[in-house]
Amino acid sequence: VLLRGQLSQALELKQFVLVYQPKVSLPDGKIVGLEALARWQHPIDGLLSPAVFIDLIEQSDAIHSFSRFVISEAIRQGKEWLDMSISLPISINLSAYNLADTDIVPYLREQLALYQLPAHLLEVELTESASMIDVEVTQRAFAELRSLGVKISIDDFGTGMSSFAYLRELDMDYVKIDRSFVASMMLDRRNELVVKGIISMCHDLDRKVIAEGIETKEQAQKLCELGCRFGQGYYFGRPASAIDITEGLVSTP
Ligand code: G
Ligand code: G
Ligand code: NA
Ligand code: MN
Repeated sequence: VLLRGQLSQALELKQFVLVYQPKVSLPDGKIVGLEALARWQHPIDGLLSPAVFIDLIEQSDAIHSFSRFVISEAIRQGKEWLDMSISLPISINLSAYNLADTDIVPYLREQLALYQLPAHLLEVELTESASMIDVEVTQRAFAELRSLGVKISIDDFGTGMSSFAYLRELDMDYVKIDRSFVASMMLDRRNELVVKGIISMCHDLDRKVIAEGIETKEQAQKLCELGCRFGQGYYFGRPASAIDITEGLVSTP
């Protein structure tokens, strides 16, 4: 059982790290961005996914230093890549809970300035499965982020109760179709039609679409046929350390 004390201690001991997963352009598989995903480098249990600690961390004060770590480290790494002429947008995951913290956008702006990373190279992904999205608070945070030039994605689209409301009420650049749709798409024609409809509706609304959880070539081809231009998933690349990502980018220009 995880204890809150362990999480704040892990922060003090700097046991959190970011790994990065590529986002690609579907027609040609070229990398168009990198998503930063947090991991806890646990001294005994190894690399732990946020799935096992994010809820607990959000219930404690540690969330403030945790999200600041994610913001700062992703921006620092983005700048390191930019200095190596790897000019790819980095996305970070922030929950609705994070966005309700009125100090978070100023902190992000400060870190962009500190590291001299152009704001268009930073994206914020907000998961829509969180039931507690306060539309007004989120709208305000989105407006502030967009005025800085930071791009915005709605993550895990289709999993929450209010997907379509968010699509209308929130201003975003990208919609990430949840991987459950990608998985079911090949099994049943109706599922495919739902995905097709989501893609076309998002495009009508001027939102770009990224499909998540692409694990096979067939899924990638099908999504491409359905008009989806961006994708992400194990088929294109698993989350990897910054060092491994750099190596991959430098060896295959
Ligand atoms: O990377 P992985 O599949 O283990 O992620 C599990 C869940 O944790 C996903 O829903 C992902 O969006 C979320 N997640 C990953 N990194 C972060 C982060 O830095 N902050 C928050 N709030 N969630 C994250
Ligand atoms: O909720 P979010 O989309 O941020 O979750 C990202 C997590 O999804 C990553 O931590 C990663 O481990 C996982 N993921 C990424 N690609 C795939 C995939 O192709 N299949 C599955 N099952 N999970 C994936
Ligand atoms: Na995400
Ligand atoms: Mn997602």
